[in-house]
Amino acid sequence: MGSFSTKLAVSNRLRSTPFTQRIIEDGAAAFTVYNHMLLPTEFEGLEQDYWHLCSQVQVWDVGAERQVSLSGKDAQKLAQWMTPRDLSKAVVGQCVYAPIADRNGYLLNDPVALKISEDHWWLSLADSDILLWADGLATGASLDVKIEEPNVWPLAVQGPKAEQLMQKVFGDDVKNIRFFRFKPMKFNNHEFNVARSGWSKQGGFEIYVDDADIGLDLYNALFEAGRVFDVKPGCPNLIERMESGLLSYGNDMTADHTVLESGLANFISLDADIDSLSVAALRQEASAGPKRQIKGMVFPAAKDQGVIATSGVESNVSLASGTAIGRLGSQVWSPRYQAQLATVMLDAQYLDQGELDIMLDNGKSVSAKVAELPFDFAALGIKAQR
Ligand code: THG
Repeated sequence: MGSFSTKLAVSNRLRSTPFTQRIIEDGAAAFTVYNHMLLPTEFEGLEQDYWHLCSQVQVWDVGAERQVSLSGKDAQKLAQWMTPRDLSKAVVGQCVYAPIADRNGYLLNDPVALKISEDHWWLSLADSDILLWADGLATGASLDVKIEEPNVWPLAVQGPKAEQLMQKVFGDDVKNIRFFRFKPMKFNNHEFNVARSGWSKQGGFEIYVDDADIGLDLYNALFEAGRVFDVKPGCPNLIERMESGLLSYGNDMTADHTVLESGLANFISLDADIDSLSVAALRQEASAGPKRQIKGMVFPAAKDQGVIATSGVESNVSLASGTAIGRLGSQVWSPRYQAQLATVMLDAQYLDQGELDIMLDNGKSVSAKVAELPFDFAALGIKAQR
């Protein structure tokens, strides 16, 4: 299952965002499908996009991060059922990275949950149909909760100059938004929820656009005000997010993997007294130890030296000897570290090996380091080359 690209036929089943037409005009070169919606993956090229994101500021059409809205008397109860992370102490205006899991502890999504008011949550989703899951749970238990997918299209402003740009468009008050908090902010007399968050580690904000027309005016204003910062359209960047250890649901981990196998133990609350579908199974798994676990894999290499070979529909990674050791998540070549980076769902017996001889697609093998995520390049003895 190598990677390949093809044309996409756009129809009602494959939804656009208010910005899709505009970003195509502005150079979007490739798209993926995410929540049945178009999500750009590349503009000038993965590496050009990467260096620009790390030095300037980009505006991302991440409208594919759909919101599932839970509101009403039982909204908090349903949200807590869905995630093994303790939501009881969250305050209005807070974002919480809240993995969603089924009763066996398997990962169904890993949204950012926004507490809109005491009885209202938005789940800002990764790519899976959580509205159906939420509605099924609410139906089965006769919960008093309204479940809907509002017309909200997040627009991310990411990069080291994001704050300067946002200040010009929304005013100095954006500086007062703390990490993983959001505030209503005014543009053209319309209030948008603006959070300090986003799927990169370069710093930035996410604007939850709930009006397509004013959203397009906002898009124009960001590019007008951003000219002095060399603002460009962009998108989540595979190189940057791998270097930063941000996991992609559906790629690095799927519904075939538990929350613990997916390395998300730090984002759940197994010791808390919460009413959540998955905690019993996850506590049991935690005491037995996971059967496999997501790890980083890294080997210094020239760009053309070869990539980790995979086999079968399971995307198995193999040792030079041919033994399968786990499933490949994502891999990318890092121009900063001049190294191949990957995530691998590694079988338990290999977790403590340190280094493994891995089969490459060119028939050669390479000694790859097994690393904790996010990668600690200094600890791995890998220096930035640029
Ligand atoms: N923003 C919004 N919605 C989203 C994403 C987003 N939906 C899909 C996807 N991204 C969800 N997954 C993640 C994964 C990691 C983070 C955010 C969303 C993230 N993690 C930080 C980290 O790992 O350091 C902070 C986590 C924390 O401190 O709680 O930012 O990006 N709207």
